[in-house]
Amino acid sequence: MNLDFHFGYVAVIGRPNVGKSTLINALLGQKVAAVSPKAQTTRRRQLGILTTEEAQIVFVDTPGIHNPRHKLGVFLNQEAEEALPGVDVVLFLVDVSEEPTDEDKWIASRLSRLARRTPLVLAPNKIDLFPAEALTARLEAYQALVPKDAPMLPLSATTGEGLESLLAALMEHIPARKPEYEPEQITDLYEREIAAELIREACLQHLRDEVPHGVAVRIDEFTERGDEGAYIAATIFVERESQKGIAIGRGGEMLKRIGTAARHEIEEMSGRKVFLELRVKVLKEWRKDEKAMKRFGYRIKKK
Ligand SMILES: Nc1nc2c(ncn2[C@@H]2O[C@H](COP(=O)(O)OP(=O)(O)OP(=O)(O)O)[C@@H](O)[C@H]2O)c(=O)[nH]1
Ligand SMILES: [Mg+2]
Repeated sequence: MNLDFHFGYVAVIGRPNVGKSTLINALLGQKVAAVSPKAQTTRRRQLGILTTEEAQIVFVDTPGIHNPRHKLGVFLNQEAEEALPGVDVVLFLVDVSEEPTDEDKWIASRLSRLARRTPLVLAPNKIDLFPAEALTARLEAYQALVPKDAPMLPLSATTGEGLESLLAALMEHIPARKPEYEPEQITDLYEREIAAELIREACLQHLRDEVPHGVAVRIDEFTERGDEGAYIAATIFVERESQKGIAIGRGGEMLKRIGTAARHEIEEMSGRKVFLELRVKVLKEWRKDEKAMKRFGYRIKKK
């Protein structure tokens, strides 16, 4: 056995839309997590497992921490908070293309208190979007939110700039330990769960306004069909009749577009052909209803 091997957990924390899931996909070199330009894409904790010659680093993707407006939001914040205990290092991701927001400040103060026990690394993301001459001042504004000894590693999850330096900084806090996962395993979700996330991602990308945020996806059937690939049937749940009309579109056009996008992503992820059948159902105001939320695995814990 390699005695120099390292193993540890990194919680990836930040407000919605800063690029946490994009970063994890980029580090793994493979897409395991749904990504979209809309806030609150990630709804549940998900592991991204990176195995190299020297180490196995388990990244914990979390929902963006925000000021919740409904019960689903309360659940999302809990999911993110629960990723913190027991990790070896916390990666605080921020978006340099925007000034620090109140949410950034709130998260920073919470993580700074925790930093006495769990090391904190600050990663300003999306440097590709910000003019280089103004970058220093913007980075200083973010650095001021965290303890002075927390290292700052600016990066771009989409161009890959800064990823190697980030990994090196994280490795400083990953202890010498045996790996806990098989080297081939890259996430803790089953293929059918990733498929559901990719269908929801397609909804987030194609639907507008409040509609996509009220979408939940259930896989009804996932069957292997040998050389023909996989057959997947899924239901897209929306919150209102009017949203059902929007999700289906004139002559079923929107649903077709969502289906095509989702099928491409699922085929790419699973490396085989996929036949995807989608339907849309209404589950009234499910984001305000804890019982309905539970059906999708979004369970609020009482404190
Ligand atoms: N230009 C640019 N865009 C980025 C970068 N990283 C992420 N994005 C984009 O930012 C958007 C949000 O990315 P996500 O990875 O879904 O963000 P997230 O932090 O996981 O968001 P939640 O799951 O909602 O908390 C997507 O449109 C990404 O393509 C980057 O480095 N540069
Ligand atoms: Mg995400």
